[in-house]
Amino acid sequence: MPMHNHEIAAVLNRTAELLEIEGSNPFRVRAYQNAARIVESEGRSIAEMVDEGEDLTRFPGIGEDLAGKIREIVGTGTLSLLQSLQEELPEGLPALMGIGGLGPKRIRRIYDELKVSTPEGLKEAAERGELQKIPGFGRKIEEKVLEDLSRRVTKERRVRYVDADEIASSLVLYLKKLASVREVVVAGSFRRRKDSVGDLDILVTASDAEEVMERFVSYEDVGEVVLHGPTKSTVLLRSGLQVDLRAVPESSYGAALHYFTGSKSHGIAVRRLGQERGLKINEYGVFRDSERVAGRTEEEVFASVGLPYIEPELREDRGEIEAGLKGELPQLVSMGDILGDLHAHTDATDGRSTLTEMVQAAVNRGYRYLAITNHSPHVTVARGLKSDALLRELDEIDRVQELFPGITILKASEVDILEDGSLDYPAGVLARLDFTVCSIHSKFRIPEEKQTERVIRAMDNPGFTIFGHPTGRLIGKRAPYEINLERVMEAALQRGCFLEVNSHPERLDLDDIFCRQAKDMGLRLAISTDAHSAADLDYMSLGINQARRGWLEKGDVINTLPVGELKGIMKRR
Ligand code: DGT
Ligand code: CA
Ligand code: CA
Ligand code: ZN
Repeated sequence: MPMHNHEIAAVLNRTAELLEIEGSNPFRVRAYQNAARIVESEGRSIAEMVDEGEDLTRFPGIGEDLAGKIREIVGTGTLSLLQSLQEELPEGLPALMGIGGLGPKRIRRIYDELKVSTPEGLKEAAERGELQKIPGFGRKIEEKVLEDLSRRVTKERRVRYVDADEIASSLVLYLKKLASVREVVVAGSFRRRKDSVGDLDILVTASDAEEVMERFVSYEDVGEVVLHGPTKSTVLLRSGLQVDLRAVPESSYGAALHYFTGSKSHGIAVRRLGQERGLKINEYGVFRDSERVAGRTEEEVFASVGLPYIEPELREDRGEIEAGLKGELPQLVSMGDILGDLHAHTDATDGRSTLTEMVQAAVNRGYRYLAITNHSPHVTVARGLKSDALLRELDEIDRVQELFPGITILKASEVDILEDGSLDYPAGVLARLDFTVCSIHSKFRIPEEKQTERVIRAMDNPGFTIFGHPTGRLIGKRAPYEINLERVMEAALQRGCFLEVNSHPERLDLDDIFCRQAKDMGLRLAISTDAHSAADLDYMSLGINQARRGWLEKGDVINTLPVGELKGIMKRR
């Protein structure tokens, strides 16, 4: 059996993690991470390419050395480098990365001092107060670790929304094939568009509920049937994801949908409103004494307590009930409001599509503009463009622009914010651009105060337009760096800068909570995809989900503006 790309990528990722803990050169670590990302997203089989003697060094960031390593993985199933790292470092250590902001150096230190190599061991050591005794650690770090660990236990087994979406879509299609089925809807945190889900909660209405249950438990992806009842079943899919299915009568559909969409605290708040009006609300309907007064639709349920329809993304009991009662619910931004994408890479750096392919893809999506934001020189693993290469790219944009009169190609760049807060291009080069996305790609682990100052200093530069992926988190992989975002947002507001909602499924950064904070401060955001291929432009909907959860309206999002107005607000001089 040839190795799958994701298996090869797993070996590369694991090597990167151990190299990082071992204290290896960050560029080397990043090179392995980059190679893993390339291998994982490559459509063709890397193992076959190796067998056919294809040249792997044509991938950006893969040189002779890494190509050799990939050939070794394909040939032997592993890497001798990884094996020697594993002999030196215990297996569990990479799992400690990011807990309470712990970085590789500290993790190594904890291991050397306390011989702790698992989250459980770390928890015990922190509870005994041993962590703060390690020189250079202190009480604050120990508290952070404990706080993070207590949250982690429940978070660990959650599935990213984008993966849940793929699983849910096939399952819904499969259930809809039965003639007796009418409605099939995925409720729960999925319908509220949380960035991760604990399990899927599916509701159906059908003339023959037992037939639906039968079909559900025989789905090919089912690993284990936990419960198989006449109107309710629960399975574990092979991926480990749990799915609950309930069949409900049509007369209760709205009440059940409202109940199982949650959130729990939103449901409780609505039920309390009902009680004040002498109504009993549950998953079967809305009742006055024993008479059903509502339940067929969600609108009916809301109306029974004097509320307008509340979008699922808002149902977190974060003020939506009060706003609904006052008629002040936001008109949430939607896909149709988005006129363009302000963060996209091409194969000139670490993207996989050409400039023309990217522009064509944006045209196909009905966009009025697309910004090309390739990396600046500091990001060497992504082959960041030196000044002269960037200027040549601008000329190429002029040529391609002539072929696409219906869309504006914005000349931009994803410019690194260097450690001292300066930007990675000189002022003369920045002045040639329509705008910039400025991001942190190095020195993640500096103290909060310094990180905050670094970004604010960068914003003092008139070449700074949008702060890209502002917290740097990689979901499930890297904790956000320490930064005071409230101060950063204030500074952006004062200077006419913006923050990004990066829609890449690994990032979703800003998240819903920070979106809400920005909105409350009056700071506008860009929702962008950070596309590294033409297909990645579809990530836009993921960013919109988080923006909607953060109450953002069209007016809060700058890439809903026509290009003339957009250029106007992005001018700082
Ligand atoms: P998850 O699965 O952890 O991502 O989050 P949810 O919100 O999907 O939670 P889940 O699957 O436990 O339950 C689905 C919905 O069912 C939940 O959002 C609200 C409702 N629900 C579940 N248990 C209770 C409960 O004890 N009381 C109330 N009021 N509602 C509940
Ligand atoms: Ca759920
Ligand atoms: Ca559930
Ligand atoms: Zn980017």
